[in-house]
Amino acid sequence: MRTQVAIIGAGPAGLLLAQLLHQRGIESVVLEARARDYIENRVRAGVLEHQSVDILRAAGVGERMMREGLPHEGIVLRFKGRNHRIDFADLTGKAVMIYGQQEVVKDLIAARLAAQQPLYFNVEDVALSHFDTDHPSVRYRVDGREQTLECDFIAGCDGFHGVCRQSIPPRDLRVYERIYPFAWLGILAEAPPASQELVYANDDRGFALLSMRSPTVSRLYLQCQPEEDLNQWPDERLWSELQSRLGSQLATGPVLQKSVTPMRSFVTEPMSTGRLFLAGDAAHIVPPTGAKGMNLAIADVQVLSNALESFYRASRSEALRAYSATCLERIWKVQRFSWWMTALLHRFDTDNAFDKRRQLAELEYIVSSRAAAQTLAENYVGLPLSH
Ligand code: FAS
Ligand code: PHB
Repeated sequence: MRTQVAIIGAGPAGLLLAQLLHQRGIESVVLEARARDYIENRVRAGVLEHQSVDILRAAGVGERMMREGLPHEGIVLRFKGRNHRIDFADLTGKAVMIYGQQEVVKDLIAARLAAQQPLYFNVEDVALSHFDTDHPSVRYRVDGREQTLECDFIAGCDGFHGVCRQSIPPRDLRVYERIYPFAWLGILAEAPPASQELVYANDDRGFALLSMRSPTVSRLYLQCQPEEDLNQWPDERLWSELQSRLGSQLATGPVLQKSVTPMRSFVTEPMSTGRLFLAGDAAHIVPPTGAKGMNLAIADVQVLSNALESFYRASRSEALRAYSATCLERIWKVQRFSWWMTALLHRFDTDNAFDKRRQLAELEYIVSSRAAAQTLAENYVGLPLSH
């Protein structure tokens, strides 16, 4: 089998890249390790930057998002038991969209299948070859049959634990990483959100976040130990801890899903080698405090699809050669913001009394200075895209 671009992974990065390439008349084949049902029900990110909304609409997959998504013009910072609103509309003139990652994935899969373009699920033993030549290929097994896909380019959109980054010789990569001494325990609950907007809480007991997926479904997180045992968290204990950190007005309800997400900052440089291009979590990871993971994946594939179009339409390779540097300039600014939001809001057991008072003073500064609030707001709604 042959195609122009072999895409490994059907998360937001791989599926959106396939859609953007299809719009540009560029053929691709998407290879996904998991089943369709699994990836369509994997609860992850929830916030879309304003330009991510624009990109998804321009890609022809924004109709349900615009109908069912929740536009938000601000967030709340909660500390010392008081709420303080950060008004994005006033500070930046922009907003974000609350729309679950799994909904974005469903919309992209539906578009792929409606266009009758190749998307294979339950693919096993993906192996990349010859991506240091102009004739790379991908071997894989599906329905028990070994296959080889000849292609011009391989897009590594297979996430942090995927095979693509690990196929690059370690000598050719530089890795930058920080692992945080805590994780997030996340729940999805049939409970009406107690706030119209997201609430980020810095509490003596630890960080907590109130988010949502609809007027009846809450998405809530609390800071926990990296190896937290979910069996120690019956629903009653979860609600009690969340109410301690977010306030007693929190409505409770049946918990539909629980998970623990580790926290790390991670960047691979460069993001491409030969004919292999990494995008999304395959290349970088941010702590979810800044709500940037999925948005970075969208920004990467916007750059990559434009560069591939320049190659196929005008036989120009400059944009492909510049892909990594183009993406990394913005990625590092988003890494900084995600680290900063995490440092600002979480409890660090290594902090002494001075650190705790300094952290609270930074929160007081943000909610009492327009300039400081504007800094948070312009990063949260989305820094300008690289081109
Ligand atoms: P993804 O990981 O989404 O997709 C990669 C795909 O490749 C997967 O479907 C995987 O099955 C497939 N794959 C892997 N190896 C393969 C192989 N060898 N062959 C074929 N396919 C393969 N971000 C936020 O902004 N907010 C959040 O609250 C948040 N919560 C998260 C919770 C969890 C548990 C995780 C893991 C991440 C979370 N993130 C969050 C980050 C997340 O949203 C990512 O940024 C986003 O999924 C990135 O999309 P992709 O790069 O497409 O990677
Ligand atoms: C979510 O709704 O899942 C969410 C929102 C904001 C974050 C992280 C996760 O910072």
